[in-house]
Amino acid sequence: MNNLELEKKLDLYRGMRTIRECEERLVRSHQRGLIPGPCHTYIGQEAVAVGVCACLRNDDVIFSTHRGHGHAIAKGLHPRELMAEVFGRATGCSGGRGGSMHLFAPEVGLMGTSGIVGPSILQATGAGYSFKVLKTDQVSVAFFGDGAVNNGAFHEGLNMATIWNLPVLFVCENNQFATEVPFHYSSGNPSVAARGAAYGLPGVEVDGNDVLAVYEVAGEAIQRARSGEGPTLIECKTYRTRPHAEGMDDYSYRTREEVDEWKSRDPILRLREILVADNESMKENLGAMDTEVKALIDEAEKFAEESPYPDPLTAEDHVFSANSRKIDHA
Ligand SMILES: Cc1ncc(C[n+]2csc(CCOP(=O)(O)OP(=O)(O)O)c2C)c(N)n1
Ligand SMILES: [Mg+2]
Repeated sequence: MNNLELEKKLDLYRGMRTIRECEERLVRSHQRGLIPGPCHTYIGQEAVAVGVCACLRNDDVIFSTHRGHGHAIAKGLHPRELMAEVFGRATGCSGGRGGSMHLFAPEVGLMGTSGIVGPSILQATGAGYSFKVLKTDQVSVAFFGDGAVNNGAFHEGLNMATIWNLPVLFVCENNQFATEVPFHYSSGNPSVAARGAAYGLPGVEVDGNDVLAVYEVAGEAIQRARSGEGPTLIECKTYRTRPHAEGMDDYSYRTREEVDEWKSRDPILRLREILVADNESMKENLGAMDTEVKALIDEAEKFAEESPYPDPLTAEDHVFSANSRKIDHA
């Protein structure tokens, strides 16, 4: 993958830097009380979203999780619309009504982040089924954590996608914990990729902190799905270096040393090292790109903070019921 063209590698670097900068800003925004509700950051896992989404077309779709900011940005959501939504503002991608775990932007194929663990697997299977019925060559992707793979949705979704040969990619981000529960404790078979065999689909394990490796494996699987060769399960081994959610304790179930060790395998630093090893003068280009990304997020944060909250009189907009009656607020 080292022979991937430079322009592509720089795109992957920019993608990961954008997510990281945005997440670091959201950490501070949470501390400043600007984020109503939980905030699960994606810091440390950027290579997965960026590596997979770089292989997708705009009309391909993704279904995401509670830890979905990175997926949203990688699929094409502007950080402005993301930050405004997470701040609960009317200019957010869901009109400020959803927040971090309800980011929707179907125009770029972002079919939703979710507060529920597991359904992305079934939703992506359903989307894959609709693509097959409609005879399009679109592909759907389910992102989910290790916490979802002992859930019935995993069994049902993978089985159905296989028997119907659907154009779906199942991307497990095995960051080794579901909240504070280590994956090896909750799993009879600690290899997610190996479970593919049980359902009759290819299961591939990849270093989820190596964006070039993720890009390669995802690219092959997406190509197979697009050409009618069916689904693939990819297990990306990775790690979150922030607590499960902002404001939660972090060192009751894992050690500082373990977290520091994983920080040294940071996916952004790893790609930077590869780029600089190829060409020392790349340091300057990357520095300029970091500055550009910072300016983008500065602007997005300002936009979000200055945006209004939704008008309370619109609270019932987009709410449907066969018996719905407008409440008289007068
Ligand atoms: C069906 C369901 N069960 C339990 C929860 C509570 N819950 C929220 S996040 C989480 C852990 C998820 O772990 P994982 O899927 O590994 O994702 P990660 O947080 O590691 O990214 C749990 C159990 C939930 N939201 N939905
Ligand atoms: Mg996990």
